[in-house]
Amino acid sequence: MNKFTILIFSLIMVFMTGCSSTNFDLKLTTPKSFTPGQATPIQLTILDQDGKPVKGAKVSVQLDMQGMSHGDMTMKMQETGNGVYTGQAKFEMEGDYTANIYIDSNGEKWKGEKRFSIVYNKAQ
Ligand SMILES: [Cu+2]
Repeated sequence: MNKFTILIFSLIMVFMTGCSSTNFDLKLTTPKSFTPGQATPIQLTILDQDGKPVKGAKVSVQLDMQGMSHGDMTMKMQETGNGVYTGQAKFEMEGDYTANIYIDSNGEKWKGEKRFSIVYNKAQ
C-alpha cells in the first residue's frame, strides 16, 4: 500500500468510529395519527451508554418517505429536559416514514435512524 491508500484507510476508520451506533440509545415517540394542516409533536429520548439522559445536545430530525419527496421535512428539536427533545412535524400524507436523527453532543456528531408509520386522524 502506498501512503495515500493508508491515509484513506485511516480516514475511513476515523469516520466509522465517529459514527459508531453504540454511542446513544434513541427512543422515538410519535402519535399514531395526525390531522393534515396541523403540527404533530414528535418526541425523541436520548440516553448515553450508561443509560443517563443526554443533555444540551443539538438535535435535528429529517423525515423521509421512501421514493417520495415531500419537500424538506427537517425539524430542529427543542430540549425539554431529562434527555427528551421535541419537534413539530408537518405531515402531508399517511404511511411509513424514516426519521434521520442528527445529534451533536459536545462536538461529538452522530446519526441515528428510526422508522415509524402514521395514519390520518379519522376522528374528524
Ligand atoms: Cu408520501
